[in-house]
Amino acid sequence: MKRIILVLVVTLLSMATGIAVEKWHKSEDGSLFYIDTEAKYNWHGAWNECARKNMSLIAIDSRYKHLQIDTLIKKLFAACPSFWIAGHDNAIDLRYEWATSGEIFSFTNWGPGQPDRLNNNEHCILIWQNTWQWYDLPCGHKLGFICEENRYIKEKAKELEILKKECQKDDDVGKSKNIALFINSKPTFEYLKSSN
Ligand SMILES: [Ca+2]
Repeated sequence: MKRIILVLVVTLLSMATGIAVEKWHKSEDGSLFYIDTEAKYNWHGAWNECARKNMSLIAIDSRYKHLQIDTLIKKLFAACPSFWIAGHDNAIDLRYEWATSGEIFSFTNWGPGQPDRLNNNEHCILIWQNTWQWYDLPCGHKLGFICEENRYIKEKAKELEILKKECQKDDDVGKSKNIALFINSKPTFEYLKSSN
């Protein structure tokens, strides 16, 4: 009996693993995103979830970025779920900014009639289900979210990569110098040998 239960548990576990929804995705240019479709996070909770992964809620602050994520989610989902993104109005009338950088919106993809700050209570921005466009909603609504790689960590990683390559070059030059030193010092060894 115990054996049957064990087999059943293992089977159920493997089934659960099999149907797990993949949340890590790469856009066409190789950028990494974490996309959670479960409607159970408020805007601040979504931030926390991204931070846990050393990531940020996505800031769609250029047409390039819009096309990057729009292409990806349209490829992944037949109908768009609702996702929190990093935009908010900081409770200041019509001053929308990206919480990641504090930059005011220069590119927008508002849905019809948005943002409307309904009842003066809609301060956080999302990509709205089915329309693939931006809407404002109360920050406490429970939605999914999209995380992107932390832009500052990404920039630092690039700088580190360049530095590593430069160090590698220096190291190669250093090796050549050491070889040259070794070759130049050979007569000394020969001299020492002959003097013994
Ligand atoms: Ca609204």
